Amino acid sequence: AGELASAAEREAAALLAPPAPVRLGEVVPAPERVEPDAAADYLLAADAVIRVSADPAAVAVAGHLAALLRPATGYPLPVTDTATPVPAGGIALDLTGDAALGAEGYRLDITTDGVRIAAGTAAGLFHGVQTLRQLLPAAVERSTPVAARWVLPGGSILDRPRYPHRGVMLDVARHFFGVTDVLRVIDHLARYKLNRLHLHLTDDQGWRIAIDSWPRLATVGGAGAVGDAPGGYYSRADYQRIVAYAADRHITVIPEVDLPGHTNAALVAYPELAPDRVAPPPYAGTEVGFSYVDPANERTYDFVTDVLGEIAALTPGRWLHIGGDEAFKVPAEVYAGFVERVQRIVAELDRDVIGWHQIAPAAHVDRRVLQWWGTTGEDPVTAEAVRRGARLVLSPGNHAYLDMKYAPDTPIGHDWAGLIDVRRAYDWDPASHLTGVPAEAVLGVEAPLWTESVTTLAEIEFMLFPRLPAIAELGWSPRSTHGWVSFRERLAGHGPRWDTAGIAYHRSPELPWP
Ligand code: TNX
Repeated sequence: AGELASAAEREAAALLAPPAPVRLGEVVPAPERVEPDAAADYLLAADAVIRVSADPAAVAVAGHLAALLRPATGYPLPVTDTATPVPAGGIALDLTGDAALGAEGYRLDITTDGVRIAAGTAAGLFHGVQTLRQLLPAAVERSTPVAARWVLPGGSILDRPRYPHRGVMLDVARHFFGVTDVLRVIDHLARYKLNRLHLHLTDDQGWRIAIDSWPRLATVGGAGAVGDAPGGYYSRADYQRIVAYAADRHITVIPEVDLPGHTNAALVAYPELAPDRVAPPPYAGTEVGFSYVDPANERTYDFVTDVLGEIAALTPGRWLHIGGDEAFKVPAEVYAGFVERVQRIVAELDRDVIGWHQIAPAAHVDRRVLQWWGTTGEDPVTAEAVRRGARLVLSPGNHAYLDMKYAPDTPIGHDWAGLIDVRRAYDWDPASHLTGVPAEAVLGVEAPLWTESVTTLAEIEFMLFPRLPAIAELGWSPRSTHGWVSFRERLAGHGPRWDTAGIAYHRSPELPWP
């Protein structure tokens, strides 16, 4: 409550003071190249028009831009196609078809006469819009009109990501979060140019997605949560809404069905999958590693095929995450055989498999991805899987785990991987983190939020901010931009934006909050 009251006070103070002008380089994640031109600031006028290329995906990005700017400015900001003659001075989104900026890059030019975002793809335009948003005064985050000078700093930005995979994992199994909470988390990803939302949909405490061919998974397996908090699950329509909302923001949803361990909820619903065919009691604790579906039972593979098939049919993205962590009770040989069979099921669904790095010993399949969550820089088994062709997403537990406490007095979270303050989240290099793994094998980074102790949207935000932007910068920005001194300044500048947008966050003492 203390943190909330002071957020309101800070916002009131911000409204009285004239907004500090934003500098062109104050973007998070840091752009590849920034060339300010102090003589070229742009003032957004009340009659400005947004012009956009005729492509439907580009038009959708223009719609996002208008929706971001209209509430606080109160300006109409009509969206029109590039062919229509309009007065000079607006914002143009140009889909150039130019491959030079890659799948997600953009170029932003701000002059006194107008603003132009150019990109080869709609995703690039979308990321350019997020940059533009950060360059306006923080009051742009208000949901109602406010009188302000809507100035953008003059100059040019050329920008594209270092890695193609920049993600967040949300555990909706330990505590369940409804669709509106997930959509808001997606908004947070979009702000920081993240492009993957990994949903941890199943675990011992709850099964969170409706499966038509095995209906009790959700209705029975979804009933509980940690500490007997309310359960819940996504209907097919709910899940599709999440997927579509993410896609509209150029974010791919990666669904995870954790196998063969972390399956108590499934066993409660379908005891035939249990090694002893006996239903265990529902589990509301936070221990791990005790449950597993029977790898020796053919019914288990029917279950996996049906579940992954139904989820794949609702998921346009190419990845299915099969978990694979902490199956402590399954002998190594049996475990590897199980994983290899599930990998084949994923391949037959024409999808690429991702698993926690415990699946490393299993045989290679094309385009297999391991999500590494270790806490040291040494992992010979994972390095060997990389030599056999696997690629990696890095989620080092002692840097990227958003469920770790910031400090000893953080009211929620764990500390088994250590305390993770903002600097610790920021100061590591994905390219060289793991011994024996070449930089080319690294697809990117992902920050997992496990939710044993996280029960509300405000608590999710408190754990995400300000660490999520640190991980986002590691995934997006070229290493040449990396530097704590500059990062902490740029990041602290976002505090007023979060205050205005009503985002809960941790006021880390490491950052020079304005
Ligand atoms: C380990 S990280 C787990 C999760 C827990 C987490 C808590 C991983 C793949 N497995 O089951 O929620 O620790 O930090």
